[in-house]
Amino acid sequence: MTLGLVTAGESHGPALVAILTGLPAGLRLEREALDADLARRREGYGRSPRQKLERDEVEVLAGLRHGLTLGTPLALVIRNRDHANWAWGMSPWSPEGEPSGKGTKPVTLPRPGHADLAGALKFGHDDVRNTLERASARQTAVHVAAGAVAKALVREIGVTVTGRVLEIGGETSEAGWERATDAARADRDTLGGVVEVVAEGVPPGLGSYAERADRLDARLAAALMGVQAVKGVEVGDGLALARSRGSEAHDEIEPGLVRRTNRAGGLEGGVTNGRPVVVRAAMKPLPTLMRPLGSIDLATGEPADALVERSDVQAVEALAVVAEAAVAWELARAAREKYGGDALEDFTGAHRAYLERIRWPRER
Ligand code: EPS
Repeated sequence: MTLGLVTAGESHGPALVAILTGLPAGLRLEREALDADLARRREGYGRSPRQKLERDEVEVLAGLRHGLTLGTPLALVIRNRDHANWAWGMSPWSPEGEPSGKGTKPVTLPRPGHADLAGALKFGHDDVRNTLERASARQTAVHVAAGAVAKALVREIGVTVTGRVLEIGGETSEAGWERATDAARADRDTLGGVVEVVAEGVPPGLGSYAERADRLDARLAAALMGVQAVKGVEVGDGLALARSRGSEAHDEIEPGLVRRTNRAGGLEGGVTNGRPVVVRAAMKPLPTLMRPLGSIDLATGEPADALVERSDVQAVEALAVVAEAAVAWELARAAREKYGGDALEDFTGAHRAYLERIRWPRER
């Protein structure tokens, strides 16, 4: 038994869609909790005016009845309100009538740092919009909805997952983040940053060391690296461990199997060790600049400025929420693999039986 997630949707298309499989029956979902995470994702000092336009409320089309999962695929939809302005340009069918609204002219100016050029070449698109619409971080909305479902599931076994911002534009205080964002906005530039996700209450034994694909640290890294604009991932003390000695790089085991340090970020051999799981993700500055970088017009082959589209100055606060969702999803997936069960009580019961077997937490 595992969790599956398939998503679809373009940034300015009619909607974003997710289908979640492998959930047990009987899990209570709160609409307010899902919408609250979607609202958190839209907030942030560096966000674009697009966020004021969107409402990002989740609609459930299948798999839920009276707030309880049915143990069948859960289908989620988030409508793009902005689609109204793109009805002709992003029409799924051949558009009717005269071109109107946004997206009517082909984009031929790929932005360095975006998927634009590679995607247009790879898929043979003459209009870069056919790539950028799906590559866009707008997609993260539906992943946050899936993450909220995953958080509800792991909460049933006492696990909480929280993301927060560590740095924006090299600044580590909230005042510094705003200052740096204002300065970048004034320069029509963009910023990146670093976020951290901590999962508490994680039992020892999620993930496995048998194969690379089983290692939970590898899966968390892939999940975070799969988020738009993420260029680096760390587990625990991560890169800093490479500069320390072995005597200072590990977490000694004391009576009661207690660890006083957590340099490993809760993962040893790709398996959770009972300490909080701690991961960090580094986001590059967003590639849509109001003062564009140099590019080539794909229609003429001539040098030209890259596409300028409304964009965020930085979306690091949003990444904290998206990364939280990604980590929650991977932990929920690992927990489903370990505990299985068709009904929620099978799942929580298997968890309790396991903790009993390993006598966790140990008495000191
Ligand atoms: C994005 C471009 C912007 C961002 C968008 C991601 O969209 P727009 O061009 O419509 O203003 O705001 O993010 C979202 C819409 C979102 O909800 O996160 C991009 O190109 O990746």
